[in-house]
Amino acid sequence: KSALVLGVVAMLTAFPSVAADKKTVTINAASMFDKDHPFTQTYAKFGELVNKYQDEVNIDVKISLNKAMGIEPDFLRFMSQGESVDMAIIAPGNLAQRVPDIAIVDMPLMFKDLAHRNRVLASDAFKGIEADVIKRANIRAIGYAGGVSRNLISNYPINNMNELKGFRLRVQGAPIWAKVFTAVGAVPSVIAYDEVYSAVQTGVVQGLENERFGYTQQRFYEVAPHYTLTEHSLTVRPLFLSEKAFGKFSPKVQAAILKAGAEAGKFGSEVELAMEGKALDEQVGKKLVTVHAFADADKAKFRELATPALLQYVKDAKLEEVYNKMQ
Ligand code: X1X
Repeated sequence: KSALVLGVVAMLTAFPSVAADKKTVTINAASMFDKDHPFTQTYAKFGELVNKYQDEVNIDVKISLNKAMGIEPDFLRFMSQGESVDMAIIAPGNLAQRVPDIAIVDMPLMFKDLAHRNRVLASDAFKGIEADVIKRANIRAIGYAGGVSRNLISNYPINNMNELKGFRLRVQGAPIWAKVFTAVGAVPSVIAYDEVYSAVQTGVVQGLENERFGYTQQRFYEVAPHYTLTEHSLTVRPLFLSEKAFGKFSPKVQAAILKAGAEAGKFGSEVELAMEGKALDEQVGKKLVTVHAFADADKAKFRELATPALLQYVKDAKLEEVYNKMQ
């Protein structure tokens, strides 16, 4: 009998995380992509780290994949209401209808390079905006993924500013995206992400702008086989947790959530930066995609035409202080 008792004690010691008195709390995370996408990997990393940094509760991060819960504006709605989705990465350009100021976070041409973007994220430049997001949307930024460039995707070759003229493209909902593309001579339309493929297929638009992972995972190359390296923006992708979910935890677990979120976001960026070329290279190798360079002179012209629209937006939105800090 005592050997049996000793055996049970030994098992509990060997697997302390399954102690019977520890509560399990589920965090439902939603992804528009498959399990290999860097955003999805960010959620999984968060799940791993948050249990490493605290031992009060078992946090079980359940991830729904491939738009099973909709697209980013749906995630926002669910999280704001505190139901169905607790965690999601949402692009600032898709959140701006609820929190207009957040569009500045990764508006086109904002960052000189990745080092500049990372310095801004390490500063307190977004503190006011983060507080506004909690107030208006009931969600909390606990980390930042992203860090890669967005480029043009089209159903005809675009090699320079001349060929960009008149390009009918889908843009995200924040008005600054339409303003910038209008300023450079293109013709933007706001279309939901899950409707873009058929909008290109049926000729409503001729393309869009997106990161390499979005391009390959959504199979946009089937309808728009040209990818032009305009590098007109570097992404910032906040990892959000609903305030309702955050509020359920003790201060100690909340501190672990913030630490795990910050690290998971950085991990997501590293994964995306390290892997973004691979998927595109495969399509190029199969002759499904043609990548086009965009000369420095064309990038300079893009900047020259877009800058007045960007500065006007900053002025109208009274975001000079944030903009100057970011600069
Ligand atoms: O353009 C979009 O709406 C999407 O593009 C990519 O897939 C991601 O950056 C995603 O967050 C969203 O911005």
